Amino acid sequence: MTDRFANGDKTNDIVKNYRDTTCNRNDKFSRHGGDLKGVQNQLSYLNELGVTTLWLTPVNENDMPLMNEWGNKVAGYHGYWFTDHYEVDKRFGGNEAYQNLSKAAHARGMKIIQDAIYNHIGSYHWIALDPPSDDWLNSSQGKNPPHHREEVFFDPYAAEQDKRQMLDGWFVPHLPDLNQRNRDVARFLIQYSIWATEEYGVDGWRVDTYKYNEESFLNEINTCLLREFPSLTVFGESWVTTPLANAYFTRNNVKTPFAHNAEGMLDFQNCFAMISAAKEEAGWSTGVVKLYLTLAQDVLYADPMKNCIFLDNHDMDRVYSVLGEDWSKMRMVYNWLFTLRGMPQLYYGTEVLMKNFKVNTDATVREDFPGGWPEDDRSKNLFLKESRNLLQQGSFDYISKLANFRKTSSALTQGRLMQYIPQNGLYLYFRYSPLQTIMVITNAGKEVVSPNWDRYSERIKGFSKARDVITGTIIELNSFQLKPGESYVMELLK
Ligand SMILES: [Ca+2]
Ligand SMILES: [Ca+2]
Repeated sequence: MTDRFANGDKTNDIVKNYRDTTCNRNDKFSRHGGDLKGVQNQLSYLNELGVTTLWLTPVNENDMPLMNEWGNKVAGYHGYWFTDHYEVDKRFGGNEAYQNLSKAAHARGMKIIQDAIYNHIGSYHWIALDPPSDDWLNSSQGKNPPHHREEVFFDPYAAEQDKRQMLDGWFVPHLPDLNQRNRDVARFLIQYSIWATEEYGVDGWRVDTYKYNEESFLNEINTCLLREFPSLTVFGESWVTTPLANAYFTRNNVKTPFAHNAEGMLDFQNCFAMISAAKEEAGWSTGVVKLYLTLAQDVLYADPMKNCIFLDNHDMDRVYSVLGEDWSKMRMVYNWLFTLRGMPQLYYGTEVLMKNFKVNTDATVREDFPGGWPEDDRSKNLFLKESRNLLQQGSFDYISKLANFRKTSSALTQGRLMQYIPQNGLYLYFRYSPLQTIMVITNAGKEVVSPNWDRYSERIKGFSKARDVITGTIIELNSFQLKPGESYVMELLK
């Protein structure tokens, strides 16, 4: 979240001819001055953490006045209120700063994911202020907002009216909904996306509010992008309720009248399952069993490895708070995030245990990264190792070890997954390739456990030891015990 990460250029904090000329770090709804130069300045930090790719919340211009949202005056600091597709917001440094960041990231072998919004625009976009024709916007004008029930697309009993409301309803009155059935609207969005991919060297697109877009349009824009850029990554974002719903919006194995073609989705179901697994007691369908059950439903996906998995994001409570600031639970979810199928996504600040719940607003989970502003106290600058406390440094190191290990691990990047039914809270899965076997073992139960290795012989056969990926310690499998709450990522050795 560029506005909240680091301020690399104080001169662009306020741009005089924009509609909102406020910038106030004491107001959580205001802009805070973070920018693309700030992100660029921290590429070494991100590199050390093991980050390979940057997903920025949208960089496009948001020249909107402060808007009323739930009784607050809110700025478009988050980037989701486009007013001009072809301009990067000048408060982020404009087109040039985005070019520079992209070049600097690529020079380090890092990649850029851009956040796309095809569904809506800000109410001060030129398309809304002066529409080329009456049918560029869907017409329900906020009177019938979408009901958010994605079931209408695959429910065999759904009513057409319910479906249209989902597609055409305006999120809120200041986010006009684009009519992608209009060929010019579709062409505008496709041409912009191809242009931006080329212009900025975009490596992938995260497509916001995926489930609210005209379905045939989504397939068309994905096809057009991949035809121009065959190695591009595209994944959708939809906060959905079931694995079936998530699979519906990507390539899948389900017979429905419409077949989506996106490579993958942000996997909310996997997120909720990992959180439950760390938080709840294991029962018939709770705790680690929920994670087991959720993964078993991967049968729905054509390729579950293309999903993007995560613990939290800018719309959610921060995971460290959700898990009660419990380090052993954090270790569990980190182990799963970096070893399960799919591409792991980490929200800024999670690595240094930033905390908070959403309290009537998302702004509380979008706080400034400590040390990202020139005026910040150096002793609290968490970009610097010497300013982090033991827990923060422990978390940073843990992620850095896992993420960097993952980069060259054939089992984690290309290997298969095998999981075993959890027993009394003991949950094991394996990632394995012809060259490597990784065991991820968690004791979410209440007793000390010595695993019965015979049960896991399909994957354990031929191995007698394991190396802890984090500490490097080598253990003998036969004498290995786990205390309650312990979780390890281990590479099996002969
Ligand atoms: Ca700035
Ligand atoms: Ca829509």
